[in-house]
Amino acid sequence: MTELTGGPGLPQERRVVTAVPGPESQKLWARKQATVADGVGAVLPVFVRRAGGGVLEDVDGNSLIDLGSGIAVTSVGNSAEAVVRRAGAQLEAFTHTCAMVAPYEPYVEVCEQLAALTPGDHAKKSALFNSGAEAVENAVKIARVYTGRQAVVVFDHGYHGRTNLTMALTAKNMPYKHGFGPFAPEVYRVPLAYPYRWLTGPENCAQEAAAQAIDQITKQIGAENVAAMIIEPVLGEGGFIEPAKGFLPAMAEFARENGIVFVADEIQSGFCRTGQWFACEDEGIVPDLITTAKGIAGGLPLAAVTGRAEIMDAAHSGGLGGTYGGNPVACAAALGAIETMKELDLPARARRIGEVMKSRLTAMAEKHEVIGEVRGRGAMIAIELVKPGSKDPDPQATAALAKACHQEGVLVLTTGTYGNVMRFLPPLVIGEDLLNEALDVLENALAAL
Ligand code: PLZ
Repeated sequence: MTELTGGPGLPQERRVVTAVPGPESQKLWARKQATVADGVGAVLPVFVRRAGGGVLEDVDGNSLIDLGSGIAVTSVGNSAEAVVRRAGAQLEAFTHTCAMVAPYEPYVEVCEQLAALTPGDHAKKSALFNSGAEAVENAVKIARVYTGRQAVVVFDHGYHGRTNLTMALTAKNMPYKHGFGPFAPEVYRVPLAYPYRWLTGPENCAQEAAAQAIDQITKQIGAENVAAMIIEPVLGEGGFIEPAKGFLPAMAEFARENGIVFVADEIQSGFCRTGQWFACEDEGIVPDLITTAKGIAGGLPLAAVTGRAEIMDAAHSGGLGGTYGGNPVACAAALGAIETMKELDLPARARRIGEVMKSRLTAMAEKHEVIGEVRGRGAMIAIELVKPGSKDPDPQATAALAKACHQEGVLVLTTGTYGNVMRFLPPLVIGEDLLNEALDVLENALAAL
């Protein structure tokens, strides 16, 4: 089956040999329509045959430059050598015992790595789960049992998952929540320091937003009733929003003063993506708990809650778990992904990607008024598209631009509360030539818009 081998050896090129989607993808799409629930959509109806490095190859033989990494997951590239080697060996040794029934070393080793890599030099413990949403739910369980309090504070534009509790924690209605209620109680949303859209402008955004958030918490909830405050250090689905500098430290400090468990949701921003191991390091934040998933395991499903040992140990034995949480193959894959991140110094690669992208996107923004802002960090970069001469969101232009890129063989994703943010999440191992070629395609598509 050499023909089907993906991974780092796959030719690193953009190649468009049919319409996108091509005839084979269209046939598969028809089968999908007949048998897969309509609620499960697809950004691009192209069926993947193999993938690796910075490209996805489809069933028609097109090779697309990947600027999505499966939503910030394949940071080490698809089928990365160390991931395949370690997960493969684990597959042959055993596939599952259930960590709650009979444990195994890879689970412990992942928790050791998490303790070493996450911010802060306090004693830390972890628990492993299958998905980001499950990690966030468990962070709330742990914070509640530790504090004996119930309320949870989240922020405007926040995204934390699609399960019932995490839908409640997520800000945006369509498509995540619409029709799926009622939602879990004791969830309270407060303002976020979103510099581009702060009404009085970006200068005082951090202080004003923090003051408003703290006022709402103290007056509407009562700080003494709050178990946890959950925030993404760089917001993902909300539109790659970097909270104005100073906002995160102010909120973390307020949480500390009031015995509130401060949870950094680094599911999208973590594991080298923003040019640090974790995005909260940029402002020296040491969260009480940190949730991770996505990039942690090179594409296999794994998630974690990591934090202060005394908080993590508050849940009684048997209170945390699940059949598959910390599956041995996923743990082995995570150890392979972490090995790759260290060996290739992927935080540095992410910073370099950020430099290349930001300088080129800033030049594009100078020519094209439709780009209202270029923002983000490392390999988590976005442009916010607006109607020229205003800050009115332009989701139509965003969708048209994405479509034009897709047709030319560049996979880009859109996001944001207003659907007007184009986000770029390349695998951190992408070659610089390929990255520049993708940006050429974007530049041409912008000119043709
Ligand atoms: N927290 C910060 O980004 C997942 C969602 C894609 P799961 N983001 C991608 C979609 O439309 O479903 C995410 C996140 C942050 C939590 C989650 C949830 O992680 O692994 O998708 O459950």
